Amino acid sequence: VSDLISELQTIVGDGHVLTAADLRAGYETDWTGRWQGESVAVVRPADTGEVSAVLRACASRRVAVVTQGGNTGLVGGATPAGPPPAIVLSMRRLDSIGDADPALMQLPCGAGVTLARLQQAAADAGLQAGLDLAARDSATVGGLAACNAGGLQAIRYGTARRRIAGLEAVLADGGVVSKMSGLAKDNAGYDLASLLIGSEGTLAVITRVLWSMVPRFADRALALVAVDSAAAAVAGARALLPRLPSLELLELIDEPSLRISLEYLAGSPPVPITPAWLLVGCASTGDAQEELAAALVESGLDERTVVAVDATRRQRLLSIRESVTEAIASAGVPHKLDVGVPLATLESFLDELPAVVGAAAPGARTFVYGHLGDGNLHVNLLGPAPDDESADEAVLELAARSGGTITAEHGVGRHKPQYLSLVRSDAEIAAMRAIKRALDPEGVLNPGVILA
Ligand code: S2G
Ligand code: ZN
Repeated sequence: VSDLISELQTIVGDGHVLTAADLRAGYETDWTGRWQGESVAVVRPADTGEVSAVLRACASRRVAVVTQGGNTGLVGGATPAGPPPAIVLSMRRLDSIGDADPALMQLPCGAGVTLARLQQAAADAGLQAGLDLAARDSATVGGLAACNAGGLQAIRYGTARRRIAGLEAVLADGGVVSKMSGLAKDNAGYDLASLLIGSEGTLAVITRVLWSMVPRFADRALALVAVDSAAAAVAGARALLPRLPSLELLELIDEPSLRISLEYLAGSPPVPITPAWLLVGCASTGDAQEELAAALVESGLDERTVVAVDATRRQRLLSIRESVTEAIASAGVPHKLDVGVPLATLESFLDELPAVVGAAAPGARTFVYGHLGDGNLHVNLLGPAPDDESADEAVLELAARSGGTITAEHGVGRHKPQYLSLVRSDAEIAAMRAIKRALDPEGVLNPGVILA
């Protein structure tokens, strides 16, 4: 391995190969603290060429490469787990942003550009990124692409897959895939770029992304609506969806999530404490507030609600939703489930959830919040020991039985390969393995992620 270290130093420079344990530590533990491992070194390349040389050096010695952006992932997909020995490939230094093309609304970004900087560059161009999530200050564009991130605005602008017009990536053998032309139509062969989106570092290392921005809608309104149950929230969402063409955000916060968030924020509830709340956001060129108010009245949701229009009050309501994650993390190491369930079966899923969790993890605290409009809820559990998966399995089986999926946006990582067969057939998993073998025959790219 020592000759690998010296070769890596030659490629990226001595200062960008971290071998001391204390320098590696921050890269070797995930955000939730539930996954950690050991790396041989953390390597910080500056561009696609250096990434290509690093991959060739590692593949020839069968040293694994765990690619990492902002390390905000939640499924152990960006931290080493060994064996085989691994390096962490930190993409943060690929942080150059190109010139925005306001006509095509496209922006070339290095994989290490943070979502916050992408959002600022879009705003500078009079546009917006069309993707937002609480980890914006650390999450990187390369990670958003590799995990097909969703977040708060996916209901209107889609997940990262819809926001990416092209990308550049390095294959395990050092070969480069590049589709940065920004052409709306290009049918010359298989769409390798699209295959790499959501591949979680297991098929290639994404080094650049051509981001597709969306128009900036200046007129915004946000409503927090108290409802009497999670089931009532689903009914409310179904009533609102067809009435809000300018809908940009439709979130659920259940009472435990609301309470732990308000406690964490040391804030007071702006509407009565009820079993659940809807957070409904609109953005338009017309009158977002009027459209939202009319839809709430027509849906019978206008009694216990507060509507915010100015940016400060909107941010205050949004922070209640966005702080749930950190509030839970400050109370312990959560078991995080990111289920997707069709709206048609979501009420029965929510009705069955307490008994399913109670049977698998008596006494566990359950928090349900997230992107109700997408059928994507974050079920977080505090109580089960880090290595006790019984409640995770029970909840994911319930999601599968409800016609849903085991992960809607966070990805499979190292946490969920064991559950893939709940929602993917043997034939589908065999096809995934065939693709993995073809692109990473030595099995060095993020081994153990997606496919056990
Ligand atoms: C959210 C962020 C992480 C989590 O808040 O929408 O995707 O699951 C999550 O708490
Ligand atoms: Zn989410």
